[in-house]
Amino acid sequence: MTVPASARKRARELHAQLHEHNYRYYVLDDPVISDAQYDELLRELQALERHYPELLSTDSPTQRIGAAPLKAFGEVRHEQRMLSLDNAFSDEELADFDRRVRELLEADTVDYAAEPKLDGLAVSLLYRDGVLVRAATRGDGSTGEDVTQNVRTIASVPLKLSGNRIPGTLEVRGEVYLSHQGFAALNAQQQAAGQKIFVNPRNAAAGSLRQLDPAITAQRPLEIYCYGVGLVDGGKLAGTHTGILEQLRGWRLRVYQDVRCVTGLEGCTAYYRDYEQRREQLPFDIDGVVFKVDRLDQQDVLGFVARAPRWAIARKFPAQQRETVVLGIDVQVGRTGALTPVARLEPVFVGGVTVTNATLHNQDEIDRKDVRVGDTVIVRRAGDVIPEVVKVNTGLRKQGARRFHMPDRCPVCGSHVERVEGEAVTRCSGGLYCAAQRKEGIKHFASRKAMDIEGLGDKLVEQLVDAQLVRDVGDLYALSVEQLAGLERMAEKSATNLVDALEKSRDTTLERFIYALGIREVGEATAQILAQQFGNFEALMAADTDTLQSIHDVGPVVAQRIVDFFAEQHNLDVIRKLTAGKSQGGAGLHWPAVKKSAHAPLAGKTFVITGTLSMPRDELKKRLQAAGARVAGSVSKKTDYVVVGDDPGSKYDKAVELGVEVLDEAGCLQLLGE
Ligand code: 9MJ
Repeated sequence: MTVPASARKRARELHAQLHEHNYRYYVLDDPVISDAQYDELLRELQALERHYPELLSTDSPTQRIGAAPLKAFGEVRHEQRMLSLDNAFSDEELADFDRRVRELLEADTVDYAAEPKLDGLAVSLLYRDGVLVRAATRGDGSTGEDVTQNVRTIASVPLKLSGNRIPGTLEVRGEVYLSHQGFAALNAQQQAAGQKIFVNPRNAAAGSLRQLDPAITAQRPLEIYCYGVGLVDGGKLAGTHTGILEQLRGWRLRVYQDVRCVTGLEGCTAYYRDYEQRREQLPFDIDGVVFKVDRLDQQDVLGFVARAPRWAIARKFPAQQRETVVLGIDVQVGRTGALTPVARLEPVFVGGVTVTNATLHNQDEIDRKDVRVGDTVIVRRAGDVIPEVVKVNTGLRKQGARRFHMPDRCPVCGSHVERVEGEAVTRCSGGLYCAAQRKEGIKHFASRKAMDIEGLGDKLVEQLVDAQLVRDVGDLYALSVEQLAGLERMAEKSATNLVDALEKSRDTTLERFIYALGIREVGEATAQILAQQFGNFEALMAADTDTLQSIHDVGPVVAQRIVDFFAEQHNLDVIRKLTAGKSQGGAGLHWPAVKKSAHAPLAGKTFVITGTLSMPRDELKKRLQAAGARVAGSVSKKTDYVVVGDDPGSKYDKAVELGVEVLDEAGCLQLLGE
């Protein structure tokens, strides 16, 4: 059907009007028509498009919602890496940053663009000829997920830019987040629907953006602030960061209103202090402020280190602390029998989540801080770190509050506890008699890096042990769908899935199997070395301490633990149950023969990896191990190299402190000869 010129003209007018009103409402927060009037215009356009489908275009205001649910997100390789930011946690670290910048630029003072650091999710928006064609998450910086259909539902993201001199290709970067109000509304909606309650706005935003069904994302009140650009082609951008943000604003992208150009360290500090004060009054969560060298020519001089620019820094707020009351002190029993005291707390909201427990580590720590039941304490939580008790407000201590002492019997099985001279840990002596140790041992066996049994979560393990369906890991493979389906929160379908997952896990590797056994002191790295060195399980079982210690990296303690483990009859029984063929009533676990690495250029070298790399960390680890290297979890004097990616943690600082050689990813690949 040919579209009459009048219809075409009216559709164009409606496009323009609806885009304008949307912009006024969601970006400027300054609407000039009522919601009802907006709906009327939208319905008129919808009717026109229904009548003349030829009028439909992807940038039509009617096309925000409506894409079909996906099966999985596609991958997007970022044309330009999406950077992360280095952090400064103190005034001194910020001063160091400013000094480095000035030295490299040979400048007396530098102008910085100052912005709040939103705590949401970084996204990239790709506009071609002003039309939004793709949106992606940051992912690992090189590769993200294609979330175009979801991002289109965010009302403050323009489907089409307007204004002058828009580059032909413009990649905009920004942070998707939920305001406090949006978060509260979402949780109210979730509760009414009997759905999951989100712990904080960041998690809620991440969960909302990663919905496979865009119709669900559309119901989530997500917002965006844009803070930079990536790939730009066919157009000219301003020469300063603040100038570029001004251009973005001119093209109707949503940019935070209080990005300031400040001068020198003093200007930065003043901005930081200002936001430290105003933080609580802002309508959204921020975890610090960001300073970026404003002039792009200066940014170019500074360049990048690893995966963060040298021209920007996030000045983070300190970890949050709150006061609360210790209601009790529980003792938890771990896989190796270690007893850990845990403070049960009057719930307190700190660092974005409600905290009800905090670890007290061990008796020595409790003594040092003198934590007693009923005490008022300061609790700290930073990022994803386990909450901890910082100190006691002894001024508020109640009379008669008694010191805490570890029990002399295991709270779970009643066996005696032991504390080895010179060690901080108290242990239950019950071994596999202790249900807590058995449960933790089974959880470890099923975990991702061990046998990777999908669907066998902590709660289910506890049920299985309590119901006496499973005593040790050898019993797992005999579970039937009927037995599982009878358990709480299990149904036929989930029971079948678990039996399938168990079946799948029978086909494993020697190193996974060794690790899964949970021999004390035998972590992933040691398991990998043992698998490589012995090549088969029988040889490992038969090894004495001398043979074991002849292996680089296996010391006397580890060697003794391994020998002790295989000397226990009950361990041998479990191993037999796991490895015997199905016809002999066993689980039939099997693994391919291990190729001993002939070419091991990095044999004897110990690596530690920290931060985010362009490849999954496990991948680099495998490559290093294949070259004979050991990959450890923490930095010590014995570490040969620390490989540093994005957002490196304290391991990087430790490496610098100990003078351990630091490599970036490229340097590491070079060592591997790749
Ligand atoms: C946030 N999260 O608000 C950056 N960010 O710049 C701001 N993040 C950033 N800038 C370069 N304001 C990488 C990340």
